[in-house]
Amino acid sequence: MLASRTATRLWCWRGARLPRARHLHDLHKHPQSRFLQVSEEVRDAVATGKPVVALETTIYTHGFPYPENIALAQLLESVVRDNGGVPATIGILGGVARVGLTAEEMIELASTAEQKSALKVSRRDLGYICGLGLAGKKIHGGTTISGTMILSELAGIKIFGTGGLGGVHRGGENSMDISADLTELGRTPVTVISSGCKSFLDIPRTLEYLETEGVCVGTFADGREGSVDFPAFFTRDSGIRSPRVIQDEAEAAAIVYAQSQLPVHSGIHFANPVPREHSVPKPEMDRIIEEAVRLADVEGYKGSDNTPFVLGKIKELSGGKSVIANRALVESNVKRATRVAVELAKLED
Ligand code: PSU
Ligand code: MN
Repeated sequence: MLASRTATRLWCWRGARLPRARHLHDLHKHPQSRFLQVSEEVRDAVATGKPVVALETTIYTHGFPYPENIALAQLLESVVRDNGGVPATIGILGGVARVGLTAEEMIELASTAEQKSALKVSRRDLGYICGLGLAGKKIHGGTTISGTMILSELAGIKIFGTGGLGGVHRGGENSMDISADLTELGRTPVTVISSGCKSFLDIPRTLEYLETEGVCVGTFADGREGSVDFPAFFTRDSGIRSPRVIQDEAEAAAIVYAQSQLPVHSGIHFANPVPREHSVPKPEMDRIIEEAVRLADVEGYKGSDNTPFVLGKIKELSGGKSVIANRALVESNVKRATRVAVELAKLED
């Protein structure tokens, strides 16, 4: 069943016949070769029901410094493989949306971090960058959670592991700066595993927004009883209770499976708190984040430039400590994501 659905989808990409009605995007109506390419390994893995894990690239183009971003990209792919999955790093290379970048392509994309020459690509930017690619402008782009979810769904990938989710920004009730990640989770059936969102965002409003969007939000408790905090990226505690709690990967996969069988077409967010040994003490992080947010305000970094600026300042103000914690938590999230994908593949078998 799964294989035949995927085969139909692949056939559609080649433009052989009209695809079934979909509410999201038109990329699939065009020949796969023009501005969408899914690697053979990923296509084969999806078609044969192997556990595939999507990985985003804004984290390399706008999140991590060069050349650590290249080491991180390689590490994350090997974490997926070591845990029995197939990695699918997703990004835009020369105006072509790519699902399953090769090692060389990933280096090319990650190398743009130095010059900041790649575009940060969320839902609104996909048509723009791919269209300009068709028109002869070969721009590179790092896909955000939102952009990566759209391309994951298109390729038939259900599980996606990353660092941190975008959210409602502080003061968002006035600026209306609400990450497109949240609305994407409301409309695209992909499960995102991250360490929650950084506390430069307004976490209570972020959770409210996700509820309105119909997004199931659960935090891994690993045997802890009772309520659990929704994590704040560098710290396990945020002071804000997670709407739902899940104990392990088998429970997470069962939820993904059940939701896929129900007429609920939204995404899921599973939060995986930073490993204890790498969590940064909350008061220390709070101070750094306050200062980073203040500077972004003073220097006028708004819109899609806000998150990268604040992330950069946090890095600077924490003396690189944030980068170490960041790497550890992404690695742990990707491992979780792979285990969820492995459990899900068993359920779908
Ligand atoms: N939060 C992080 N690290 C990141 C991002 C968010 O801690 O790298 C990236 C992700 O790609 C996320 C995007 O999807 O930033 C959200 O950006 P914005 O706030 O502009 O929606
Ligand atoms: Mn924003």
